Amino acid sequence: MKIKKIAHLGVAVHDLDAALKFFTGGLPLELTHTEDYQGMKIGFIPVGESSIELLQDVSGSSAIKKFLEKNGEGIHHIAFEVDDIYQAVEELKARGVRLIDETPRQGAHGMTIAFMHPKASHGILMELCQPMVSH
Ligand code: CMX
Repeated sequence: MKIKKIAHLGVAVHDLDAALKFFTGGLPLELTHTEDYQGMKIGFIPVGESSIELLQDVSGSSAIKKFLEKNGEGIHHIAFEVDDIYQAVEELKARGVRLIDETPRQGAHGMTIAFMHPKASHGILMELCQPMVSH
């Protein structure tokens, strides 16, 4: 398994439009697009070779909703791009790393993804991702 880069930081926000006023109005960054995904509205903001994903709950029951209620706004997860996500997941399993997704699945933004459990990674929710692959 090779971790190539930090693909994105996921940031939980109460209101995407309000957050964009800071991220693209205050900071000199640009929104490429938004996407509806699993009860969330996600805004994608490139930063060099990585990006920031602003995550707003819209369903009232997404993972972001629970996180916001408990912690308020802030960094929700870190995503690492790997060269082979299926191999990476198998390697992590073999090393006894606790995974949320034991099998990679389709994520937002054309990515195949798998999450590790934050309790296994020092309180940080971590995601592996790879531009869409079929297996
Ligand atoms: N970062 C760090 N710790 C987190 C966390 C986060 N983002 N989310 C939850 N936790 C911690 C909680 O604080 C809690 O810790 P304690 O037991 O010490 O209180 C523990 O994990 C369990 O959390 P919970 O609030 O009871 O919530 P759930 O068990 O229902 O779910 C999690 C937690 C991480 C398993 C679930 O949110 C999940 O499956 N996440 C992966 C998918 C996801 O987050 N998607 C949204 C991002 C968008 C995308 O897919 O790209």
